Amino acid sequence: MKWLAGAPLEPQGFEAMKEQLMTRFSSLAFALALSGFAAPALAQEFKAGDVTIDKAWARATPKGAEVGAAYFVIHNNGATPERLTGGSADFAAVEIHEMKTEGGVMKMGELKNGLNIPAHATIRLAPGGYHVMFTHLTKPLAKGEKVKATLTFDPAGPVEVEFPVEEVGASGPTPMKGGAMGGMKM
Ligand SMILES: [Cu+2]
Repeated sequence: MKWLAGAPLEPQGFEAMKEQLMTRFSSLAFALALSGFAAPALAQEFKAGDVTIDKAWARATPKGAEVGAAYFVIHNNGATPERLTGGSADFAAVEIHEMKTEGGVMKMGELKNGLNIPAHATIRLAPGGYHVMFTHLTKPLAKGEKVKATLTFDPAGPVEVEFPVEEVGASGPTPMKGGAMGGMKM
């Protein structure tokens, strides 16, 4: 019976505790929300020697597509030029491509000698410009998955990069009507 005397205090104590817990939960939720917002800024970085790669992504491909494209930003933090010479992946062949407008016509072609990155320079691969082209795809690239490919730099060497796959319409390459890549279904 003695403990019953203290009973009326219990709910208050509980309420206070609950309130404190709720406060903790909401600050936790707030912290989680903050970290969610911060995520893009903390996008993954990949390194080989003096070369850093960030903001990597690949474009989802429609069913039956034979090619896909990937984009990223290359930073050459060194005092000597670097060259992206090619790469490899287990789901496709990897080519370095350039897209440009010639006489009002969009043209795309392989950079057979690779892509030069001058000392201390940053080169952005983006839709409508330089890109990595996955050819001979053995599977479609599905939105939400991550695919891995190895990029090779000279002299920095190989680096494995993870590409989150974004939706087909995600500011992807411009459709190439009358372009040089008539055989490519983009
Ligand atoms: Cu291409």
